[in-house]
Parts: sequence; C-alpha cells; structure tokens
Amino acid sequence: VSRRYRLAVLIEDADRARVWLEALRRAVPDWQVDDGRRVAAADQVDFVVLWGRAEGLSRFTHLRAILSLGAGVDHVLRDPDLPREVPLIRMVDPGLACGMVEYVSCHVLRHHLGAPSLERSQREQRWTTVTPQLAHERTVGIMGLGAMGSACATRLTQFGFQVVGWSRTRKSLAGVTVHAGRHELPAFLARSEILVCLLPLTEDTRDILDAGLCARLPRGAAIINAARGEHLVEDDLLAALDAGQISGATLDVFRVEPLPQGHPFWQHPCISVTPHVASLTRPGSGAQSIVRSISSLLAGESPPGLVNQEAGY
Ligand code: NDP
Ligand code: OXD
Repeated sequence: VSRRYRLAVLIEDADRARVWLEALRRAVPDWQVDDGRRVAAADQVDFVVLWGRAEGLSRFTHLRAILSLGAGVDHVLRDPDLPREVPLIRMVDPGLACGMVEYVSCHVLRHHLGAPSLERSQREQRWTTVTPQLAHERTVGIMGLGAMGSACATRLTQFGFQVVGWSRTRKSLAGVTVHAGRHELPAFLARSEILVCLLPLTEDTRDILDAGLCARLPRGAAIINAARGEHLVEDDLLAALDAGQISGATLDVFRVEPLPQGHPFWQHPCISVTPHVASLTRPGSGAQSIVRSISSLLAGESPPGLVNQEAGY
C-alpha cells in the first residue's frame, strides 16, 4: 500500500472513537486517520471505519470502501445514508472468532452439565445429584456456519459433542453433519439438543427462533442466541419455557438493548442474560484486520467479509 490514503473513523461514542483512532494510527502510521465526526474535506476521504449508525456518511462522497467494526451489518444496511455502490466490508477477525468460541463453549457446557439447574438447587439449599450425559451422547446444533459458527462447531467436536450445522449453502466441515436450506431445517432441529444461533439478521432469518422452531427441537432442548435479538420471538420462548418444551436459554442479544428494566428475561429462572458481550472486536487485532481488508481491496481482490448487499450479510 503506497499512497497516503485518508481514513475516517465514524463512531458516535467519543471514548470508543478515541480507542479506534489510536489503534488505526498505530496500524497505518503513514496514512491520515481522522475523526469522521469533524473531518475537513470529507470528499477526499478514501475509507470510513464505522460502528453503529452511519450518521453523516453522506458527506463522504468519494469512498473506496466502508468498513464496519462489527461482524453483523444489519444495522448498517438499514441506514438510508449508506451509499449502495460503495463496497461494504464487515469485521472478520481471528480475535472475534476466538471470543465467540469461548463464549459458546462455556454456555454449551453449562447447559450440557445442567449448571443452571445446579445453581438453582444451591440457592434453594437442595442437594440434588443427577448423572449428566457425556458429550458424545449430546448433539449440539449450530445455526449459521460462517466465521463464527464454523469455528464454534469445530471446537465443539473437539469436546466430543456430536455437532450438526445449518447454513444457506452447503458447507463441508470435518466432524460436523451439515444441513442446508429451509427444507433441511426440520431434520437439523430434530437433532439439536442444544441450539446455538449464529446467523446474520436478514429478512430470511428475522424471527426464526419462534414457537414453530421450538416445537421441532427435542423436548427439553436449550437455546443459546448470540446473534441478534430480532432472531428471537420473545413471547414464544417464554411460552416454550413455561411448557417445558425448552429447558433453558442463554441470551446475549435482545430486540431492545440495553435490555429494559423490568423485562421478564432479567428474573426468569431458566434464562441467563449476558449484555451483548459474546464476542467483542478488539482494537489491536481489529485494526490489523481492517488494514488487511483494505490492502486486499486495493490489490483488486475480494476481501474476506465483503458484504453481499443483496443477501443482506
Ligand atoms: P458470516 O456471514 O460469516 O456467517 C453467516 C452464516 O449464516 C453463513 O454460514 C450463512 O450461510 C448462514 N446464513 C445466512 N443466511 C441464512 C439463511 N437464510 N439460512 C441458513 N443459513 C443462513 O457471519 P459471522 O459468522 O461472522 O457472524 C454471524 C453473526 O453473529 C453476525 O451477523 C452477528 O449478528 C453475530 N455476532 C454477534 C456477536 C456478539 O457479540 N453477540 C459478535 C459477532 C457476531 P452461507 O455459509 O451459506 O452463506
Ligand atoms: C458484531 C457484534 O456484530 O458485536 O460484531 O454483535
């Protein structure tokens, strides 16, 4: 990368913006890296790095690419200011995948070992012993076999779980039984004793975790949603928990974030809430990933994470 490119960081939160400005300036010391909220000559900026809403994006009239700090770009694609002709690149970063693998492994193991129920017993001072199944007797289903889902599926096979996966187009993943497309969803769900949602939010996947899906899971299944809140029909989950069809859920993402005070999920004995922390983009490795994407784009290649705006992810 030779010429002195101009890059602007467009992040509303001032502290977060500062952290990313520093990380990117360290990653590309020869470039001009500015705060996009108050940059002069916005029409000369080559790349915008953004997080959250793309407010003010229309001022950048000569962009070569827009890079999102998040893996999910549903909110970016909803923005009326997004110039559709400019390539949009989402975050694909080894650090992000690593964090998700740790989160998913932790919560799959929690459900597998009955940890939520043991913790309830402790609070009630009840000494209840049950012999948990072993991993090879348990099937985990992963919805979405992209950067996040495939890394999680592979790691779960290493614990000895039987792993089934579901994606839009057929994938091939060592040790994982793969399913593809809507017509194979019922077969995938029928085996998923612990279901992990790692899908992008699109028109095809919105509200996918609903009553019909819960009914197709083995009775007593657990659900982990680390993707987007709008994948889950909240009342359907509460009803499935009441009916015992679903035994527990771990939710990291919500239709409204932060999860509002008084929301039934906060106090539900069978729901664990985490505050959208399943995996966070770390500035160090994230800035390197951005530079790699830009270099690959400038070399005329298709960078990992190039968003198919038609498909919505
Ligand atoms: P990718 O785009 O790499 O993978 C998406 C996967 O979902 C692909 O396998 C894709 O299929 C599959 N998929 C998409 N649409 C459908 C559909 N209609 N039916 C079946 N499968 C479908 O995304 P990532 O793995 O990087 O991230 C996934 C999501 O995780 C993000 O969009 C984001 O919402 C969420 N996320 C949440 C975080 C958190 O902290 N909670 C952190 C990071 C990500 P195919 O392979 O055929 O294209
Ligand atoms: C993401 C997220 O999309 O943090 O990266 O949810």
